[in-house]
Amino acid sequence: MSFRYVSRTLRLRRPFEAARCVNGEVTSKAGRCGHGAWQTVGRRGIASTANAERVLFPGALNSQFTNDMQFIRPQSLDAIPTYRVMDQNGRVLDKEVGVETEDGLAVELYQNMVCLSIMDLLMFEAQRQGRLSFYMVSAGEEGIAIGSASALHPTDVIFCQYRESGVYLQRGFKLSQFMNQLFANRKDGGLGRNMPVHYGSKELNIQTISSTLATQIPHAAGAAYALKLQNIQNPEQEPRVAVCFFGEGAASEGDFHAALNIAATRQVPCIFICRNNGYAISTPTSDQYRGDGIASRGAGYGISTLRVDGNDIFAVRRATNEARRLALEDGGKPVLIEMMAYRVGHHSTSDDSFAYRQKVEVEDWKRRDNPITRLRKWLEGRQLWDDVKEKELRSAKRKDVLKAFEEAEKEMKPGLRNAFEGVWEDLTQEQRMHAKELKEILEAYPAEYEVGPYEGGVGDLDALLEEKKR
Ligand SMILES: Cc1ncc(C[n+]2csc(CCOP(=O)(O)OP(=O)(O)O)c2C)c(N)n1
Ligand SMILES: [Mg+2]
Repeated sequence: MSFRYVSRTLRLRRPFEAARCVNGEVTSKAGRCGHGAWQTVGRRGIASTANAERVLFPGALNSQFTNDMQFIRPQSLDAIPTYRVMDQNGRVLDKEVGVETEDGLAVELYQNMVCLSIMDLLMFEAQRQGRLSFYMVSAGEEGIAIGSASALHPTDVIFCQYRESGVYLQRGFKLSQFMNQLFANRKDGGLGRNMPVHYGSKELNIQTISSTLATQIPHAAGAAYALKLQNIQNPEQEPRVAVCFFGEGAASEGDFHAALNIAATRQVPCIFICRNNGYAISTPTSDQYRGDGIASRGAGYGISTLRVDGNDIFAVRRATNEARRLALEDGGKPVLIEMMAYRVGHHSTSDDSFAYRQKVEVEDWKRRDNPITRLRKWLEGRQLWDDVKEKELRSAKRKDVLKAFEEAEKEMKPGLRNAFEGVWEDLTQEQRMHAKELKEILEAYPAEYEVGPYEGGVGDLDALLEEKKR
């Protein structure tokens, strides 16, 4: 895989810049009209005069007539460039602009990336030991999650897919909260109702993860519509955006297309962040699409788009920061960022990726580039980091993770009533029947069903049935 990198300037591709704006007034200066030359915002197609060079078709305003029949052949176009701030050796490409990140913050970002990778490693092993049922690692994508989260406002509403634990960590989700969710214990915010890794946090404005691929994308577009209205209604408050993370595989779902289109037609402040890590479980991108990645689709929907090197945390931060500014411009508009990466780990603990890719391919990528080693090189270049600090950090984080892990593992499970509560105020007839049936089964087969670790044991079901008697 080879990338073309651009380093000098960050320019989100604004779809309208490609065309000249000619709606009554002809101008050669791209983008002067303030919105896309082909956009139909507030315009209607009108019949043209007999000798007009363009017809204002309602569906394609300002398209010029031509007698030169040229099919657009995407294969002959240059690939969209990949934005970078520093190279693989941690050297900043544009010294004048720099990295726009304070030294202290850069160290903090590095520490969080290392913490995430240590948590991933330990949890992956814990699953192999049978102590956890499931886990997903972020290896190779730590910079995308942590870098983008660090550039957002805490009140922005975030929708994740599942490989963005770094977003939670950067926003302040504690190791104990990760562990309580993974063990589905009584301190888990979701009360054990979800699979491991499906975190959520109302306090941190991160919606709960749902594994049903791509459903979060239209949810984010809808939330952004609500935020657009709220931003207008509450001008004294910091305006907010919705941010949506998804994989390139999820972008094959219909939901992706519906979401981007409604976000564009409604002009809502939504930042779509695609993590393109080369695989959707066993499906490589070559079987997923034939176009130029996911970024090329943004222009099709009339959305400002940028492709970014996801191994470069400074590029990720600057792109997210600029995307946020753009998303709030003129009352709101969507922005798409395609963050390029390589999925170093297996898809999940249920996957063995060496069944469909060569070990050497993974080893090559590990050696070639990585968001953690790249930032470390930059930090070392500035004398902000060394081997001693690295050793101390790794040992401290390992201890922190294991402490949280052991505490969460010991914690009681949520009461059985939680399987029935939380949706309806009262129990429905069916729920009542199911709760009674569950109780009977648990009492009939105590050797098969260990209810001891569940708060209140079977008695919790009795209490529920008694409390919700109608
Ligand atoms: C609607 C739906 N279809 C299929 C799946 C099974 N599935 C889970 S993850 C995944 C791959 C997604 O790949 P991508 O979006 O690229 O994210 P990545 O895992 O690479 O981070 C698939 C097919 C699902 N969870 N939901
Ligand atoms: Mg993927």
